[in-house]
Order: sequence, then structure tokens, then C-alpha cells
Amino acid sequence: MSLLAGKIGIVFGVANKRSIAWAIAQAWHEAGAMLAFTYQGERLRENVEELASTFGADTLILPCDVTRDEEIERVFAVAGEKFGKLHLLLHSVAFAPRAALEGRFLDTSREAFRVAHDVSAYSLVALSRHAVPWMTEGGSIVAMTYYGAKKVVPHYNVMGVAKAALEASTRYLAYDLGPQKIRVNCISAGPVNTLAARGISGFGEMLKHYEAHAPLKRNVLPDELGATGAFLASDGAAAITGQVLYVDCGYQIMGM
Ligand code: NAD
Ligand code: 0WE
Repeated sequence: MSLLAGKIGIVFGVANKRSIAWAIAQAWHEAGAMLAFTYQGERLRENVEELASTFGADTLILPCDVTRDEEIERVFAVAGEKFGKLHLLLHSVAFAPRAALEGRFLDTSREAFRVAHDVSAYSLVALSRHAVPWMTEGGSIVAMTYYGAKKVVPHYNVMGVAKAALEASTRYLAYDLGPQKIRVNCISAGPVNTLAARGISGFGEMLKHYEAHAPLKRNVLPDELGATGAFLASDGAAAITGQVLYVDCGYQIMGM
């Protein structure tokens, strides 16, 4: 079933094979989309080249630190030139300085707050603005978020505030881009053991907590996030925009 046949997409946020971005990219690829990839910096280039080249030796792979306007501009100039159009964009990027995820939210420095919001929220606005001129046939923009945007998750701290900005940005972008048939949605994933999650102290306990308390009594699988990403990219979701979809085994509905 080639739900995304003829669609062209660009994926931001693959670091390694465990990345949520990689799970969604695989689902988009399996549904027939043609994809380009970006990587944050030299450190990740080889990883991304190795993964992305499994989709064909000519897969477009470009560097993009989302805090650098000139790198964003180049990505869309090169991808636009190569494909002439674009339908899908995945934003799967987040960062806050480690110290901000350890102590109290109260102690968040101005700089940590700025960086977290620049990388994790503003980047969706910047990437969308550069993508839109190429989304001449309509499009689907998908961003990854987490429940810490809505409720206090101890130590998620400034990332929760940045995810709240990301979710609100999704709604404002959906309003601006609706007339051009471009949809903008977030997937709010339950915890997944990725590079960004590893090293978070207590992450193992968090996985167990979800298993115990989510209605489905388990954690979400990367493939399931891929399937939701493919749905949101597809015409099945043609009337869905500005939403946050919880893909968390039902955890978010619980009051206790
Ligand atoms: P990951 O470490 O695999 O992905 C995070 C990505 O962000 C990496 O590819 C990294 O290179 C990129 N990144 C960070 N700073 C960047 C910058 N300045 N420029 C460009 N790229 C930058 O981890 P992941 O868990 O797959 O995270 C992907 C997304 O999913 C993030 O938005 C995260 O908040 C979200 N999310 C993760 C979980 C989880 O439990 N893992 C749950 C819900 C949402
Ligand atoms: O969005 C995230 C994590 C994003 C993240 C991870 C790191 C680790 C390394 C952002 N910045 C950094 N900075 C680093 O230096 N998640 C949804 C996963 C996550 O992170 C948590 C969580 C969960 C869940 C942090 C504290 C509490 C819960």
C-alpha cells in the first residue's frame, strides 16, 4: 500500500538508528515517499549517511544545525533545486543544556532558556517558513512533542516550557498555512529509549511507571510512532491540523 507514493519529504533529527526520526523516516519510505535527510553536525554525519543510504545511494543528505539561518537556507535551496517541490517535513529536534534538566526549573538560566527555545521551538517556525515556498501541492509538517508541555514532569523543566511553545507554534502555523493546504501537527510520544532519553537519570523508572499506569500497560514502540507519522503525512489525515496526537499507550488520559 503506497500511501505516500510521489511524496517528497525532508527529515530533521536523525542521530542514530534509535532516533524517533529514523522510525518515522522508515515508515514514510515504506509508504513510498522520497526522502532527504539532515544531520546536526560532523559528529553525526557518518551515522546519518549510513542509515539514509539504505534508501538509495543518491539520497540527499545535508548538514543543518537548526540554530543557523544560513544552514537552513542552504538545505531548502539545495533540496528545492533537486526536487522542485516538497510535501512532508519532520521536525524531531530538541535540546536544552544538561544542567537545566537536572536541578530546579526555578534555577533555569537566561541562556539555557534561550537555547532550549531556539533549538526546540523556534526551529519549527524557521524550517516551516523555508519549506512552504516548495510545498506548492499542499503538505504535512509533523513535530515531536512530550507530555511535559502540559503537566509537570520532574526534571523535564525548561524542555516542558519549550514544548509548550512548540505546541502553540503548531497551532499558529496551522492557521497561517491552512489556506495553502499545508497541515501542521505534533505527535506527543510516550518515553522512548533514544540518545536524547538515555543518561536522563531515572529514565528506566519512567519507562516502568508508564508500563504500570498507561491503559495499554506497556510503552510505545518506535514503529508505532512511525505508523502515526505515516498517517499524519497521508490523505487519511487531510482534515487534521493544529493538533497534538498522543501516542503514549493512553497514559495522558489518566487522572490517577
Ligand atoms: P535523538 O537524540 O535521537 O534525536 C534528537 C535530535 O535532535 C538529534 O538528531 C540531534 O542531532 C537533534 N538536534 C539537537 N540539537 C540540534 C540542533 N541545534 N540542530 C539540529 N539538530 C539538533 O532523540 P529522540 O528521542 O528521537 O528525539 C527526537 C524528538 O522526539 C525530540 O523533539 C524529542 O523531544 C521528542 N520526544 C522524545 C521522547 C523520548 O522519550 N525519547 C518522547 C517524546 C518526544
Ligand atoms: O524531549 C526529550 C529529551 C530532549 C533532550 C534531551 C537531552 C539530554 C542531553 C533535550 N536536551 C537534552 N540535553 C542534553 O544535554 N524527551 C521527551 C525525553 C525525556 O527527557 C527527560 C524526560 C524525558 C521523557 C528529562 C527529564 C525528565 C523526563
